[in-house]
Amino acid sequence: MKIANKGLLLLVLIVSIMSCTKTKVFTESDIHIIPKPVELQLQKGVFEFTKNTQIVATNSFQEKIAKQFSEKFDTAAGFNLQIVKETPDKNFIQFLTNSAFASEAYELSVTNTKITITANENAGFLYGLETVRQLLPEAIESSTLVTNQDWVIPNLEVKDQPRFQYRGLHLDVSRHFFKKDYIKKTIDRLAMHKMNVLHLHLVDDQGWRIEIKKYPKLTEVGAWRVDQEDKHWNARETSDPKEKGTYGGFYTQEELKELVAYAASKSIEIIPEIEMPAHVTSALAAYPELGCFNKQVAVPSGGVWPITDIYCAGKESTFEFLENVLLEVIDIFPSKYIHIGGDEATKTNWKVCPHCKKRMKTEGLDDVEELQSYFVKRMEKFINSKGKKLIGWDEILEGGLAPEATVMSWRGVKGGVEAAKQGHDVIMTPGTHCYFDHYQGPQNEEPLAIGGFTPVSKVYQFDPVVEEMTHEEAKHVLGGQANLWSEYITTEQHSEYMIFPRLAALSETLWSPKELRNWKDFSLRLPSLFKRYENLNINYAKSAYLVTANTSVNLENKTVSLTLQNEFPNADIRYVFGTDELNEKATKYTQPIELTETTIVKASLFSNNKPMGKIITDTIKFHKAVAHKVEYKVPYSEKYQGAGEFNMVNTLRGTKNFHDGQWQAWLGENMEVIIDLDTEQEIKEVSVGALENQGPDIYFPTVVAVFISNDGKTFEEVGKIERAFQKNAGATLKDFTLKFDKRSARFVKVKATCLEKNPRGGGAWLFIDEILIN
Ligand code: TNX
Repeated sequence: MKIANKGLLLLVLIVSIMSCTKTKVFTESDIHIIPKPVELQLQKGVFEFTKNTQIVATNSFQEKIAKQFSEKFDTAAGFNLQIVKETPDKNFIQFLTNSAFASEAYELSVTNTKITITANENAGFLYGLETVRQLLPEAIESSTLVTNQDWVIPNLEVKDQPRFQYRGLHLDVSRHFFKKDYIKKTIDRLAMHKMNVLHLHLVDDQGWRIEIKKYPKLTEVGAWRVDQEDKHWNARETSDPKEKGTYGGFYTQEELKELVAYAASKSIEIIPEIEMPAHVTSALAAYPELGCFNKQVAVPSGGVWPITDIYCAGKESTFEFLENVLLEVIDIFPSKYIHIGGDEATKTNWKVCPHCKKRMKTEGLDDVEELQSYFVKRMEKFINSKGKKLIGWDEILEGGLAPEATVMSWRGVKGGVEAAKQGHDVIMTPGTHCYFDHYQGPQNEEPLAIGGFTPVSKVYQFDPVVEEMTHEEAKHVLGGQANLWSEYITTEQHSEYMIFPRLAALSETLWSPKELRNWKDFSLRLPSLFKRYENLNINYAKSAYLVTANTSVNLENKTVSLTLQNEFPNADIRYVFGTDELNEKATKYTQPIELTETTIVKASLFSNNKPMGKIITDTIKFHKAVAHKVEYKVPYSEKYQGAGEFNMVNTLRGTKNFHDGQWQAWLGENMEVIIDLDTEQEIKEVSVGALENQGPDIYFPTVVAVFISNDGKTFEEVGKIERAFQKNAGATLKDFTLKFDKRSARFVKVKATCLEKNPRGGGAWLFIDEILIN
């Protein structure tokens, strides 16, 4: 062998060693696809994307998705993938059509030389490519050039298809308007999570958002309200109908058609919702004659409850109007379904309206429930005659379901179960698991939300098929959907915060086989998705990272034992006391911490020796009553038991979330408790922690009185605080603190008087979290 040849051989050897070391060996733990595919078999070797990789696209849909995929490389990798019609020898992605495949199903095969996505229709090709996208390094989502990155994915075989055919997200664009471009972004993100429905809530009291050419005032008047955005949603005043609205917006028909086409290019169907007969004050503000009494109203700037201004069900002209509106809606949206709302109508007007009464008589309807049923059935006939199907919220069950209607079950799952029993199709969106307007973390740490508590782990437990359904009934469950009502959501960033990462959890519950669902496994895949969200500039919530503290008291040695926890299993939680810095030297939490005095605890979830998410600081405040016996003269409600018999003396304070497990409550009754300090003690201050949240009927006490005794029988009043009822829109925390000259006592009795007359009618709740004695 000549020297030159030897040199060449050496060079080849060096190059191949170099490329070998570059070749990553993938293991199962490197695969983070969400939603989890039905079957995935990892194989040896990798496919590397280079500037020579080509995508073979044979129709316009494939071309579109290939182009978007290629653009990611253009931005992040600095080269784009050429889109071609002819299949090259190697280094390419191809789409193969197999008509035997189920709708939306795909197979993905990755080898050293090529990637093949097999499906029978567009959706399957898209989902195959989305899976490839998630196999790539997170840096592929970067909006700037990333160097020193190998663009390789493991060789593998994937067989995948969705468990449910309907996988939706609802956006309320009425309570707050969101621009077309944000809707497009949301469509991209839905496709990334293999979701296929966007339900647009285009009509509600506070804004009509769709241009209707025949009725221009719907958007001229109905899309705009008087700006009271500086006030809490439920504290906004009724506007004067003569005052011109300036806050709002709407989509033109052209814009909506553009959105429909954009969604279709991502295999997403947009279902329009045109509310009726209630949640339509915006329409009545434009055309008062659509109501029973032609009353001129303004578009409300905030909350309306109960909703009594609704369409008249007696006048023929109402139906004529709605049919004309729907004709234009149908012309814009090719979707199989039209959603007609149907929720939350208070039908007091219908009871007294001469037109409605006449209608009930001529149609032989017994009550206003049947009148609503008549209304919906009539609309259904019209919708069906145009080749479409009707969906309504579960209220459409009341008074009898329209023959072909699909029910969207939101007040829990029972409406869905009932509809399935009657042989109707069902989409499950129970508030408990699918309301993304709810809080997702400890309420004091979160932006203001409507209420509720639906953390990502709870969404992950969602299952649209419920136990009480038979196999036949379960077949009627088309799938599920998350609803994002926007009373409290005014910006795109906030909207993103509420959607992500809960959408990821939802996507897996709707796509992946039930047997594969595993919270721990999901939580290990989530950080990779979070990096993708970061690269995509999605303002996702990190609430799941928050550490929460819990205590239990020890009566004998008067200590408090503190537990730290997080939603994730085997979380790496670390903590420090006092003013110490929370860094890699912090103590790893392994077991409950015993505390004997007031202590400041800082804690966080850690990843790679660094705190991730927010650091929580909790002051565990000791006082004379901590870990002492509490006698309840009036038992607390079974519904709100807080932390049980030591709730008032466990050092833990409740948050604005009245479901957080720290609140004890009484409905229409006073709180009266006696705390036994064991021995006579000097005391000079008693503090009672209370919550007010008038939306759900929770009111501050009107009187807090403190009594002392040494025998536990005869008590002497040492003072009281009086506070008259005041209107208050949000959730507020308040300590009622009574200070007095130093006294000596063993027993302390505290009485908190519940508001006698709930201004909203019904009972008033009293919520107390702690009684501090010093
Ligand atoms: C109930 S869910 C509503 C909406 C509100 C939502 C707030 C449904 C069909 N109606 O109008 O925005 O609660 O969570």
